[in-house]
Amino acid sequence: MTLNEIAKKMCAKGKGILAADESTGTIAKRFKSINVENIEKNRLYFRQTLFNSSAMKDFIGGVILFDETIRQKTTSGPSIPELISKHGAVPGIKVDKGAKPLAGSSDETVTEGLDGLRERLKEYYDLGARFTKWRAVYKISDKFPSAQSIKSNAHALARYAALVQEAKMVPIVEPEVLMDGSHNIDKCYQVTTNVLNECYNELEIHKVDLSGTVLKPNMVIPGAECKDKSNAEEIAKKTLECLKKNVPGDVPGIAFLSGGQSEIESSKNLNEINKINDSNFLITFSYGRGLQASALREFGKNQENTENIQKAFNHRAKMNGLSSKGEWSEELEKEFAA
Ligand code: 5MM
Repeated sequence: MTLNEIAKKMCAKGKGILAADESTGTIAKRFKSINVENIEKNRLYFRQTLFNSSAMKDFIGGVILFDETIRQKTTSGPSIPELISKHGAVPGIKVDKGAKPLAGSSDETVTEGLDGLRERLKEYYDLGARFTKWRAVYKISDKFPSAQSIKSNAHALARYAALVQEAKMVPIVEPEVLMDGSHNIDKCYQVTTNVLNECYNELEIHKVDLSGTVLKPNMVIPGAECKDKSNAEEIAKKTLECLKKNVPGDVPGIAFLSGGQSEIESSKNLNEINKINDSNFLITFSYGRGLQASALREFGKNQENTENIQKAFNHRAKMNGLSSKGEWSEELEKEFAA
């Protein structure tokens, strides 16, 4: 398959991406919230339960894994990437080494992980990965994000993407403008515009073939502490406008992060965006919390209750599959939850 075909498969209509690439520290926080011990056995069990769900076949085009997970074997035998491929989804891998304090502006971060990346990519390809992910993080405040943060993160994302394509995999480019703060939706629009512009400027300099990439952006949304709440129509209109203006048309797929929105909000907003999507972009989800929160709660109640964990995951995957086609509604949400 060409990189363009892989990218389209990951974001195919009715499907999206499951972000299950929480690093050990992040999954520790998720497990702490449900009183589950953060040990390898539990991490494997929770994830293989999701990857064995019936929703995988119909609603999941790709799964982003963490380094530990891509090397694991399921308790029934096949490796995790084999299990994912068996359902027709593409296995992927997070390759960044995390957001670290940015020298010169230490309240912001730059994502690290370029050293030795070429060698790691070869190994991940051999383990079955066909796409990768790198996440840059931008904070909004009176003085942030700085030009230094926007430029350094874009440069790293572009060097990453070029190496990934050299290794014959699709890079997911994830510039995440955080929802933290009291800024309004217009501020998020402006910052997202600046961030996307600099990313595509650097991707062009580094000769990345955009037709073999997927963008994983934030939605254009007010800060979590903003008093002026926006409705889904406004979020959808501004998000789509921002993407159409700032993302080159060669990019085949855009898969949003949920970024701390609730499960319902992230389905509803994605649905509104697809209802008015008049672009050529395949627009879908690449959710971590937006897909896993309910399943995680079920896992916390009873780790052995595979049926309830999968039921919760199947429901969210189905709802987001509908949103990727603009066919979700609150009525269907209730009907299928019942
Ligand atoms: C699933 O969480 C991912 C990994 O986070 P860390 O590297 O911080 O452990 C994260 O990159 C995720 O893929 C995106 O942020 C989207 O997840 P959400 O929960 O925002 O949809």
